[in-house]
Amino acid sequence: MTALVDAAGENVRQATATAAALLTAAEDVTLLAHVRPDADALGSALALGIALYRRGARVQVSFGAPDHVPESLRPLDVLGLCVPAAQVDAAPALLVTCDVNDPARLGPLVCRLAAAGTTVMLDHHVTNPGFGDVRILDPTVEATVMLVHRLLREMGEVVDADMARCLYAGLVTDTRNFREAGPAAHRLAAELIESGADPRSLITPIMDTHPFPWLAVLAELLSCAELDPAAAGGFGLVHTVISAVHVARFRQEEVDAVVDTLRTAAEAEVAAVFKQVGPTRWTISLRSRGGVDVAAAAKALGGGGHPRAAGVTLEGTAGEAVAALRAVL
Ligand SMILES: [Mn+2]
Repeated sequence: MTALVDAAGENVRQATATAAALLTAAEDVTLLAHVRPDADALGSALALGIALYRRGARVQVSFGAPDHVPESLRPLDVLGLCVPAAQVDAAPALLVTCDVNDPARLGPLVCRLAAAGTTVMLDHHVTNPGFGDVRILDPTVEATVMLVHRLLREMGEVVDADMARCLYAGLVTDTRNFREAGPAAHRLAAELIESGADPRSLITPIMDTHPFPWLAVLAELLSCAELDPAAAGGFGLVHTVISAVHVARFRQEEVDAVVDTLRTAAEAEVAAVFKQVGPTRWTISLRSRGGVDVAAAAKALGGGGHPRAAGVTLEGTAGEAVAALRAVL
């Protein structure tokens, strides 16, 4: 087992060196985050994008959907590198995917993978099947920004305040405010603060700010939540459903945060939020306290993620989507 771990670590080291050489020589780089990008995906793409732009490269940063940068993440794009998906080059010379656990998570930009000259994949999801010419895949790190930081170091880049803010934003969100952060993540956080990232001003808009009308809707969603202690093999499941009306009315920042409150229910090992993203289309956020591997459950339904945080999109009625989840748990 130790040999396998060492081999995996060696593969990551070699891939990082290969990617660093490619990026150092690149004149034109396209960096893609996953659809509905979070701070880890977009922060990774932007930190690397800022470094490459300042080296003189032409840089595009994008994601398949939506067509705008989530409001809370806009301050990270200090150079205006983000472009709508429709403006991404048809055949990028060098394409880098950030925090994308499966090609399908590129959404409408998935075609750029085959069209690109060379592709580099940077990710930390255990369910990633492996794709791209150069694969920096390390499920032992808490956030993709940690892989970006290693890559920047390999490229000989000095992390400035703008890059530090992007990296810190991904680190703090993917570790849930460092609840799930190991020593390396804490050390990196200290380094990023020294480089100019200010935790309070970074975190407040991303994790601690919602419009007042949202609070009433959140109360309603929580009061409608259902607890089934027998589900998930007796580990318990708590779930709630967010209708298309609320998904359309509020930002991703509100909708995606519901699961963080729902997951605190002591009686359930698994929390699930069903978000209606189409008439019969549901994006499901899954969280586990650790006793149930929700990455495996998500993967069984065609999704992916981490053992304690995963997601999947299903077709059908809300009842059918809930039944499908129950069946795999
Ligand atoms: Mn991530």
